Amino acid sequence: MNQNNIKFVAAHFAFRGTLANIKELTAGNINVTYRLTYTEGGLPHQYILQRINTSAFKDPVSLMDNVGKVTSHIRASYQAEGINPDRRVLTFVPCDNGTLLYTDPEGGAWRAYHYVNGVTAYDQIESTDLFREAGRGFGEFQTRLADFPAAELVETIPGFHNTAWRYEAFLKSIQENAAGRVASIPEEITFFHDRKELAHAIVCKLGDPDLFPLRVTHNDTKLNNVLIDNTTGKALCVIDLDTVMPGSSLYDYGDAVRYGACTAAEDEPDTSKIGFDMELYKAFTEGFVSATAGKLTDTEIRSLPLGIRVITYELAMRFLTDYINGDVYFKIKYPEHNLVRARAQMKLLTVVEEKYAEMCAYIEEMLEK
Ligand code: GN1
Ligand code: MG
Repeated sequence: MNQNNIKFVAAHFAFRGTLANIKELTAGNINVTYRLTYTEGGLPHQYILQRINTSAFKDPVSLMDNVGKVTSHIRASYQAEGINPDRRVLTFVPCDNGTLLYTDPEGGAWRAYHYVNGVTAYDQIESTDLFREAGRGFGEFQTRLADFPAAELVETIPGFHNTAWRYEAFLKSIQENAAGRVASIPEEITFFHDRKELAHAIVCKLGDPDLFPLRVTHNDTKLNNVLIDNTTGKALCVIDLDTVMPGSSLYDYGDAVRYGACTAAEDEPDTSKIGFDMELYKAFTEGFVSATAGKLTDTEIRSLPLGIRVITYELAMRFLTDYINGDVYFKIKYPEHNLVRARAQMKLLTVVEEKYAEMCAYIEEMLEK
């Protein structure tokens, strides 16, 4: 999108000062994100402006309604404890229609929030202390929303972590073979059939209050979605709230460990580099379990490692499904990108399977303490 179009959109939001700089941030796979710098009396004000991907999120009005409710709830919970919420929760900027969503003349859906200064969104973390903090941050997010009425939230992507439904979508993509790629990936396809029991492992128990209760969860807990304070090393604020909706604690835990304890990038082409760091696993688990203390059922705690397997299986299959469909969902940086992503996550899953017993033993040890 050219700078004039962004300026046109930005003019509809209540930003302070004069626009001085626009920078595109490319970490996300779905939305398009810009950082805007304004100046006022020599002082900078920075904002994030995002175009919501309306192929993925079909109802941006309800999505921003969710986001408004969730951020108000979290803000109020900090205020009730006398903690300044400004760097703890995103502050959205209203636009000239009085809501948090601006729709441009072509139908593009936009929203904006204050950029949080002095923090890092890590793409990779090697420090166990920082990863423990990330676990605490995501755990705390869930705890702060534990008393939020789930029925008030719209499912922004229906069936988002319904792995059984994702498996059905995978089967359908094979049948349709829209991009003619099915014949070239027989081994990859078999990999998902061989593990299809994983598709049902969480969803078949979800909603049972004694097993996997339905909770308000984030559902997209990549490491770079928790901001860590550069000075204190503490987790401050959880971002990317588009998929906050009813879900399982295992999804948030599992997705964060899948991404953060992997020794290589999510889309590493050289799969020999892909390993799973048990020390990082332990640190995150400690952080997450301590921040959700008293909230999770024993079944949930014992099933945390299962969460890693299911979410890794699910995402690997989502990448492969998108490759089969002709790259219609995830943004890609080169033609085979989705296939490379799928293979990287498949490799990660095999490593996780090898270490699964050790992970479960660690949880038992932790429960005994
Ligand atoms: C997408 O765009 P980003 O990075 O927030 C995706 C997640 C995947 C992730 C994999 C709405 O998230 O589910 O885990 O890519 N978000 C959506 O990198 O599909
Ligand atoms: Mg996201």
